Amino acid sequence: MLEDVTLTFGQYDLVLNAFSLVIAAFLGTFIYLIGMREQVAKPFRPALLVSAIVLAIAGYHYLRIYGSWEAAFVIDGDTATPSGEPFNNAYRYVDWFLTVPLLVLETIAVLGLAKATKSSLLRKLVPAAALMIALGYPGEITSDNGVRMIWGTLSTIPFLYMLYVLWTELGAALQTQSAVVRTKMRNLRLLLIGTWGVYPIAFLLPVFASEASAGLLVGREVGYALADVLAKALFGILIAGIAIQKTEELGLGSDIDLTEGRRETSNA
Ligand SMILES: *C/C=C(C)/C=C/C=C(C)/C=C/C1=C(C)CCCC1(C)C
Repeated sequence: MLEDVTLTFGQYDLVLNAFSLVIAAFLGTFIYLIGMREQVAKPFRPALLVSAIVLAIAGYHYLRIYGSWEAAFVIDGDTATPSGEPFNNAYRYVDWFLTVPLLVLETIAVLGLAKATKSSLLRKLVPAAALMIALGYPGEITSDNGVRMIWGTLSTIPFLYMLYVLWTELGAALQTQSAVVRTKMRNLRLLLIGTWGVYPIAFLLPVFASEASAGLLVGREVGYALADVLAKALFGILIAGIAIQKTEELGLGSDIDLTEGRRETSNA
């Protein structure tokens, strides 16, 4: 297993500091999103709330991951040797299983789309997100590269399907948005593909490495940590940016009755 390698104290500490950075970034962004809720018009508040929930769920898991990393090694001078207690990778998958569908939900929710369009997108994207993570897990925990590739390939099918829906159907839905919102959404999608692409690459690392090494383990953990900050915290900030822009376009007091597709403005 990748986790069974001896690290230098510096390598061990680098990973611990990366986890610590993630927790701080999630906490700060969580507070920002809660604070921003009052600054955006009502229809966009659920998107900010879902984004805050993602950070709370992921922050909790990072606390567990941090503790698991500490327990997995015994520090002796300049070396960190495996303690015999395995580093628990399952926390990541449980985290993704909950947060990836929610990330999809916040992306769609911030657009204030008509109910039929929104439901159609969510019915496709949310189950695909959950399926992608569920199919990846058996591949992650195996030490057999053949088995890893089979589950990895199966998991890639819903992954590609999601990208396809996000580019085609969501692209079409964006035509009803203002030019500024369209640009912001395009940036959000680029961030999504750029960061989500990191996870399957990290998943494949053990297939390409001839043997488990400290560099590989440290690279994977720091890579996941940075991808998580970008895919959840920075993503949440961009979502807030879209909600603020849409609020500027519609007015803070505006409300959209999404069920009827009507738009009402009051000066509340
Ligand atoms: C905050 C966490 C996020 C955005 C996690 C995203 C994870 C993925 C996009 C994972 C995808 C995978 C594949 C496409 C194939 C191999 C198995 C996975 C689960 C690593």
